[in-house]
Amino acid sequence: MTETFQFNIQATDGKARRGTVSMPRGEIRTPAFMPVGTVGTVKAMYLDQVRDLGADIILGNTYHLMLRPGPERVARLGGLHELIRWPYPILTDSGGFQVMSLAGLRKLDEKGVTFKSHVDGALHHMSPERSIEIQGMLDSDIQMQLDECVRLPAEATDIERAMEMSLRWADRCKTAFGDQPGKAMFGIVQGGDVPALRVRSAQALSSLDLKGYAIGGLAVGEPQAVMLDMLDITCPELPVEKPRYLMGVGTPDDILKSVARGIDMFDCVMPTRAGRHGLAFTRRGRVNLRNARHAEDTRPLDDQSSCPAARDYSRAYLHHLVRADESLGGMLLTWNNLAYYQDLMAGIRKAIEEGRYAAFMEETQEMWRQGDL
Ligand code: PRF
Repeated sequence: MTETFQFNIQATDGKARRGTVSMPRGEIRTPAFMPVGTVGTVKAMYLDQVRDLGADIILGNTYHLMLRPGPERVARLGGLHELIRWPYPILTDSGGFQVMSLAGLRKLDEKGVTFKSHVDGALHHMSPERSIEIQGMLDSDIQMQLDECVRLPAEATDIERAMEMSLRWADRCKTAFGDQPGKAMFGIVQGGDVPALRVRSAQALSSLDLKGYAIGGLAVGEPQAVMLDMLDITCPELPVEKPRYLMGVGTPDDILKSVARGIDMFDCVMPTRAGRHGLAFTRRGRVNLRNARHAEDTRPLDDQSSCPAARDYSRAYLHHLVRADESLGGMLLTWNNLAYYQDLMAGIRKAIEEGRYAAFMEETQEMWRQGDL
């Protein structure tokens, strides 16, 4: 294992990249999907299972963990890895996005954000420096700058103001993070759906020479075609030798198309949240287990899956569990979905290594088009 944060690209196929991030707590094979562990748990999963599915890294949220159990307490308990029993890399989001989507945002200015906790209504303030300080107390391996993400559609002037402030915050976060060779602080490209602003953001962040770059402000209400256009415009402006992380994305189709444009890392609540709502991802597309057509179907979800949840239980049972609102339903479907996502990433990585990524994409999409078994 390496003492320092490193990124190596082993193979490329078109714009798709097959790489490895190495850091003291482990290696991350890219393209990678990071299961979301918002409050220190990947919901409805044991972390041993998450690891066994092939996850090299999981995500945590500064916003949630600062409210509960609190960064000082996590630090006293030995850090997040020790607390949750996950000794491998953890990436933490900075809090800006969750403040926008969950908290009652009270004030946002150059200094930072003031927000009302969704837990107890208490007022909190977070500056770029405080976000990095909290991520440090959590002992996060990959820390994100504080940014402002604007929901789309939005006025170009609002997008520009948020993007420029995010750039200044990136600089402050870089200073606050300092020199930590085994860890990384990533900048976040903003700029909404305005090509010139995306280019400006990516170029300015690149000049900060950060260890990695995220693309934020996408999958926030715009059509997929707009998101992909923004990736086409942004990726060429980022340094080729640094990892690129598309935040909060996405569906399996979003992931396939984003990898083709040069993205290396993803995170999304989709597989876990959808699982808890009765939706399964399979080789043949999505299956809603709530649907009455499954009530007496003795077949498994997919007998060719690598996951016992998909192979060993009837659709009838899964349907029953989901309808009865039993926790096991959410557990089995989350397991299935994370297995599907991790297997998709393994397939993507292998296809890039073998120089057949375009064909892999086509075959995978054709299977989805054929529909459920
Ligand atoms: N910024 C941060 N986290 C995020 C986003 C962002 O723009 C998104 C947007 N898809 C998801 N998570 N900090």
